[in-house]
Amino acid sequence: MTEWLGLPPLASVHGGQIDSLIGWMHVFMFLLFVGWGAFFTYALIRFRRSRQPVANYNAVKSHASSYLEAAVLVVEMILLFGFSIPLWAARVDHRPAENEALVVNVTGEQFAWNVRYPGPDGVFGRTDVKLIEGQENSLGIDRNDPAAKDDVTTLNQLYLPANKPIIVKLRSKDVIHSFGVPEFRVKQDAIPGLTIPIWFVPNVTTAEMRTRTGNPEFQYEIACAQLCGLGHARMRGFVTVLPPEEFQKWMDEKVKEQSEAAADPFR
Ligand SMILES: [Cu+2]
Repeated sequence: MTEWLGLPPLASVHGGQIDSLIGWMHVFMFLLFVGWGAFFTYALIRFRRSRQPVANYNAVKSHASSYLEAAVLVVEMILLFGFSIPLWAARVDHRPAENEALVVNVTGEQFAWNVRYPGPDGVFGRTDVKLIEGQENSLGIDRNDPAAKDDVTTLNQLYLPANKPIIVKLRSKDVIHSFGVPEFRVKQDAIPGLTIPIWFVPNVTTAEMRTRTGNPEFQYEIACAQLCGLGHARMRGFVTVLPPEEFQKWMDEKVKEQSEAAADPFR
């Protein structure tokens, strides 16, 4: 229905609503454009010089335009407080329960995305800024904390299961970044000092999207959508949406890999 907008292919459950909102906005803006264009043309003809050579300095006597403006104000207030804010709150605040979703921490930094999963125990372990160590431990995870032992981290690679609610807890280590995945119709700034949750349900796996777009190299991309410094343009992350079983396999593999690496004293 919204193909005429030429938006990126859609790959999340709520995205259709965003698209139809964008579609309607274009329709209304077009109506406004036509209306104002017609008024402009009318004014050009009605007040042309040959018909009205001397300007009328007495201004308008009636109060009609003031009432009209007040009416526009009231309608806009109703639109904003009656519709926009409640709709936005419903989308943003009513998150699925954390035990029914996959919770991922995504932390932006100049110029990369740090991804962290809680691991099999479902609990994010302790972190401490003092433990931050370049690429080795870019989030400062305290591996002595039992809950932190199985936390899985990746750099610029976000793996997600399809058809499951995903809650991304977004943070930043330095400046303002923005987590944007156009196909999911998701975009949120990451603000230093804040943890901002966003949620969505991806419903098209990467493999499916490759056949759908006819591009065998298609990748979902996290584009940093805030100019965050000199390396902003190369701040790209990739999202791989897998069928749930394959995601589980990937996760088990990662957990194993990490526990083996931790057990290796020569690391
Ligand atoms: Cu950035």
